[in-house]
Amino acid sequence: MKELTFSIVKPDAVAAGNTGNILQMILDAGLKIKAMKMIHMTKKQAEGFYAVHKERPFFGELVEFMTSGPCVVSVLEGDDAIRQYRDLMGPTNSSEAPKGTIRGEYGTDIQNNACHGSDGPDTAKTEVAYFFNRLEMVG
Ligand code: RTP
Ligand code: MG
Repeated sequence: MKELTFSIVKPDAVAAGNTGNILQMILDAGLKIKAMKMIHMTKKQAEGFYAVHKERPFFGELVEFMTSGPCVVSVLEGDDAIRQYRDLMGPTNSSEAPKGTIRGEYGTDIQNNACHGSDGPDTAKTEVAYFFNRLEMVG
């Protein structure tokens, strides 16, 4: 079943010059890029995006990280895209992520983990709409 998911190449990966390699991994996995842009998130945007984590002890640091530099947000399409992209990213903690996953190749630790992907159909919908409008999507 064709599905959309929302992706972020996080500020650590952009700063390290890994954007191109990560996008290539996404394309090689057979996912299609339906929309894409580089943004530098404001504190408000990052707090809103990660609002689900606002009670977590790492929330402040996470917002600081996500606003530390530009990131590349995109909308991906594919069969089972949400699960497929989560598999490609690997586990949250980069030090547990196998080689061949984005986090295994380009992540550093549990926070600086190179990428984000939606974790379910409802969050995918909300997250796509948080950063993109219809005119920014191809096809
Ligand atoms: P994401 O939402 O970014 O795709 O990552 P995820 O589902 O694998 O992980 P999640 O539990 O949703 O956490 C969101 C992001 O918060 C940072 N984090 N820091 N210091 C910590 O213990 C900690 N735990 C999570 C990571 O950047 C994680 O991706
Ligand atoms: Mg998450």
